[in-house]
Amino acid sequence: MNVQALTQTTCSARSAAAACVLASVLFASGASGNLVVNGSFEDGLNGWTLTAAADGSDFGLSGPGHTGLASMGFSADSGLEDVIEQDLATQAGALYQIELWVMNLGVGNDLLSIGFGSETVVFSPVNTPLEDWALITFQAVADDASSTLRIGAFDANSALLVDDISVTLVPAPGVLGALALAGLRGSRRRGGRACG
Ligand SMILES: [Ca+2]
Repeated sequence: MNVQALTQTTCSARSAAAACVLASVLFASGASGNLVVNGSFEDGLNGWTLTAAADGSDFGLSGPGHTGLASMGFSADSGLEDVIEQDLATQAGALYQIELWVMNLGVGNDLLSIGFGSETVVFSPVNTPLEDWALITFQAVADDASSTLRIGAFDANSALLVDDISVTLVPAPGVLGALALAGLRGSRRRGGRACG
């Protein structure tokens, strides 16, 4: 969703109060709504639970970062994943956007799996551009009030770097419509006011 474009269109097209309500909801769901603690690894491994591969484990803080100085490096060499996990407070039935940046330092003999609740997306081989950051993003519905975000990886040839991991709530169309309607009703009571 292009939040900037949507809010601008809404402000110019309809009641100012309704547009203000809608805009505030959209901005609340932006980057500041990231549920992941320390998704950029600039605070070490704070917030993450690590599980080492039974054989060939090799993972830990690394660099460069996509932003900041640090990222998480995965280099396990026996075809078994090292895993980092974090439990997130979610709304059952709600849709979430999962994003992370990955840099692959050598193609082949590698795997990246990203799990959110019961959904898992797997890349093997990880065929993103070599030695450059690439954005991976997908959406998944939360099954429960708590959803485990799980990143698992190995790279026998070289290393995979992961950084800037985020999970944000995707506002449901029905919710946006109801909030816009509430704003319209409010504008009638107050007689309307300028947006911004
Ligand atoms: Ca970082």
